[in-house]
Amino acid sequence: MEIRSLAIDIGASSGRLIQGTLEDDMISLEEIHRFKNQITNKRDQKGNEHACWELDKLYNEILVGIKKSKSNDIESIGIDTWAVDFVLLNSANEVIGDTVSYRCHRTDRVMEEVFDIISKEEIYNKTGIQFLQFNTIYQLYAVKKSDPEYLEEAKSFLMVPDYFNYLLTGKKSNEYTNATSTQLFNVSTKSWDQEILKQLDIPSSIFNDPVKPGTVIGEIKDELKESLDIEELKVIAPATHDTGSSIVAVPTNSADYAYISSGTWSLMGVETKKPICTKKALEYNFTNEGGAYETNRFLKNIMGLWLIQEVKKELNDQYDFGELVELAKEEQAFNSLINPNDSRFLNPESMIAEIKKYCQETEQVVPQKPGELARCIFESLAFQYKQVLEELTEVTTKEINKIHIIGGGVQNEFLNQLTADITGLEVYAGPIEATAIGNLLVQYIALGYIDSLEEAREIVSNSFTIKNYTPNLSLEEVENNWIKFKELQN
Ligand code: ADP
Ligand code: LRH
Repeated sequence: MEIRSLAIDIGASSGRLIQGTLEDDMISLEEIHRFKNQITNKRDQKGNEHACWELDKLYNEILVGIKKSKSNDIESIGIDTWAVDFVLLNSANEVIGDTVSYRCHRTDRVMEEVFDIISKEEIYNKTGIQFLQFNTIYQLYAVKKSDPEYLEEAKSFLMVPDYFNYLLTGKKSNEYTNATSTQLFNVSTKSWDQEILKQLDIPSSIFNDPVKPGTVIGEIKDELKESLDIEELKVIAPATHDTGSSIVAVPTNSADYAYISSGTWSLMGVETKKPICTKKALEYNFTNEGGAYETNRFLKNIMGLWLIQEVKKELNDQYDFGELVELAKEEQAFNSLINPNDSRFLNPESMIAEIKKYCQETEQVVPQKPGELARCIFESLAFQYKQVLEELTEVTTKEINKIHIIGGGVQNEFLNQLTADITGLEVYAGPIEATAIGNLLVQYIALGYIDSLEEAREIVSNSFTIKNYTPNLSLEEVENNWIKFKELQN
């Protein structure tokens, strides 16, 4: 029997609708629709400029994709997107203001203001979430300062996938995995932290009790059934946080690995049963994000392929990603390294200028050519992976013998090899569409076609080619540059 479902996976750089077909213990994919996602600057009525998402356009692309799919053969659909961003709805269920992106500079220095009200330690003990200036908690605090009337008017808080689910079904819900990313969610009680909300004067009435991945949100609305020419279609919440979906699709049931979910961000960590909120975890700024089926993602955000996306854009897209990788390979090794997680790279005016400035300030060769910039980015990311690996091993005391890379970044074979070379571990790369696959698998479990997460991962391992990379660089070469990289962190 063939079972078809549709994954709608929208990352920061692109969105896609992928139809999955489950047959026996194999899953196959068909890409139905793909579209670009990007941030645009908008000025609001008060004259403040914000970096914004265009949710109306994205929703329209979702509808175009559903229409293109053979929807009447499909049992269900599920939506995941990037985390932390949200909309506030008023009493007429209209979105209040623009949907501001997490990269907007409105949260620069806001974290420190919040720490004056609640200490960093208290926030971490309660939420277990890493400190990133763009977490929802700081975004809401920024709204409170600049547009307090928004929070007075707000009746509902929906994260981006919750909002699309609402548009499709008319049902409002807050899905659990994404809710944990807000840093407003209590890691022990598994509910919105009422104390934090009170201390920051954020109305708790706008939040719903969280629903777990696999919950049927509802049937698609009647008016949409008509316009999309569909008889029936269930909307199921997968792990609506894209990283949560991607980790469902790691192609192994072994325990001795770290994963890198590699896309706009590189999310590197391990899966644990329980959150780890120790002093060391806080010091290294690790996060504990809620996963599907009671799993915990103990990981760290690494700036990731955003760095090369921005360089590519600034070069007017005259090279595609594959060409930039080829150009990087031709350049000399370890000429210049950056600290990818330096906040200056979060959303600079010009990524190229910022990388050059960094190299100048740290008295290194300044990369000029596209290939030199790309090589600097890829090598720096690989060293950052080594650093996070060491911290992970120290904090979790877990034996890590291999790295699984999943997501769009899998296509960068040069980076996969560098990751093996620099960490000294075997790397397994694939699948590319892990997020959409994880999204589909949760739908299949919810529909009763797959029994467990273990069975789901077995299916991924049966269905996709996973490429192996073995470390192949002299220890001395790695060591010399590792010392240089570590100096940059200070
Ligand atoms: P997101 O979901 O965050 O938008 P993806 O998982 O789609 O990101 O991954 C996008 C990244 O994949 C790009 O930034 C790029 O670096 C990488 N990528 C895509 N295609 C290729 C390719 N042909 N060669 C090398 N890298 C690629
Ligand atoms: C990756 C991701 C990541 C979050 C960031 C906002 O797409 O969801 O897990 O930290 O975007």
